[in-house]
Amino acid sequence: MLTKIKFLTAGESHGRGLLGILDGIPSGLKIEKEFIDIQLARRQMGYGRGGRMKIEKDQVEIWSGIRLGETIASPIGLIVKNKDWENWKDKMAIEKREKMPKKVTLPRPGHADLAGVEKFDFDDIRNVLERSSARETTMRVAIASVCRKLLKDIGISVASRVTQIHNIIDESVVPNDMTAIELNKIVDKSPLRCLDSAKEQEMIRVIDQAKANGDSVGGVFEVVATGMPYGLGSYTQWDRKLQAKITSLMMSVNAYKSIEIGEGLTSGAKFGSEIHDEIGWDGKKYTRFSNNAGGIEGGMSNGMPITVKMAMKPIPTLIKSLRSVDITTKENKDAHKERTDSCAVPAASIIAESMMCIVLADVVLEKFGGDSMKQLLKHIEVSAKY
Ligand code: EPS
Repeated sequence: MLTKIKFLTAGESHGRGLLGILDGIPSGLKIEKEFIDIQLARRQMGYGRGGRMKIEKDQVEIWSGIRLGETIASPIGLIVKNKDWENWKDKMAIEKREKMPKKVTLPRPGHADLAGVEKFDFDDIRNVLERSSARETTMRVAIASVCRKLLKDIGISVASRVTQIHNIIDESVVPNDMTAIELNKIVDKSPLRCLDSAKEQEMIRVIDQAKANGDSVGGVFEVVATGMPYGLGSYTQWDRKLQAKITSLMMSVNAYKSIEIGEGLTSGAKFGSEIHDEIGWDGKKYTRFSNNAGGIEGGMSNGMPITVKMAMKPIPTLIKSLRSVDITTKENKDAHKERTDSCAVPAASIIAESMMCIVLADVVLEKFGGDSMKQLLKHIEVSAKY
């Protein structure tokens, strides 16, 4: 789905660390390690995280592609080391061990465990859970930070906020004139990244209750991109449609179970006359009386903020027992228990923002092009419409 940017991640949750390669970023983008580390820290925050986030303080090491504070158009190589690796050297050893570590044989319902061992002929679920862990999203956030900086430099910003934890819903609406930067500034200060602080207190109580019961909770969040020009994506071919790119990249993240663009699901129950965003003219540019389309019409950005809602399922690693079967003996037993988070929805919202940044940087480069930031900015100056 990406045409200009390529990226790959590698690394296990309790291995040495996470590796990433990002290719296709023009030269001359000013970026510093601190910019990436701020995003990594945002992913680690949020009420309801477990013990692992107390061990890690994710920091990026830039190995290539950036020189003297600027990209040089060559592939950008990034590393984030796992501090916890020190505690897992035996279980995660590269070399064969005299005394092999104990195998994990009790698949967790809802996790990749069972399908993963069946797919790869493993007899140890650890081979699956290490890579399928959401720890991998650390590197996605690091990679996306470079895309986020590119977008920032051309006036596009991406933010998010949590709107629901379990059955508690924050019904507040993001004001029309609030930019993504302003939204993040407010919600980044709050424990669950919410706008409504009274609802947030209720959400915190639900998380505490779930944790006390050895359970986990999911939720819903919203991602917003502002500063959008017209015409990113295209109606001319199926794989150029902006919503196809956004949904495929965003839905690639662990535990996301649904996605809506704009009014999404609710638009199915409305009349056309209620849902479509009427057009006006303010003397200089077109205006809209609403943004139910979420900033995308006909597979293209229409100048309005892009709005996306996503639901995250509750994390499947539970302290409360769920029924399972031992993959070696086929006995009925309780599923494997590991240290876990009781709620990771705030982190999920940052990861979703990050995937949005990657897509938007790609479609910006597709539409405006340029080998350097200087060329890209020139092309935007000449041809972008807002
Ligand atoms: C995560 C790291 C993991 C989990 C979580 C996400 O660390 P550990 O497995 O050592 O506790 O906290 O992943 C899961 C709960 C999961 O089921 O995959 C992270 O860095 O976000």
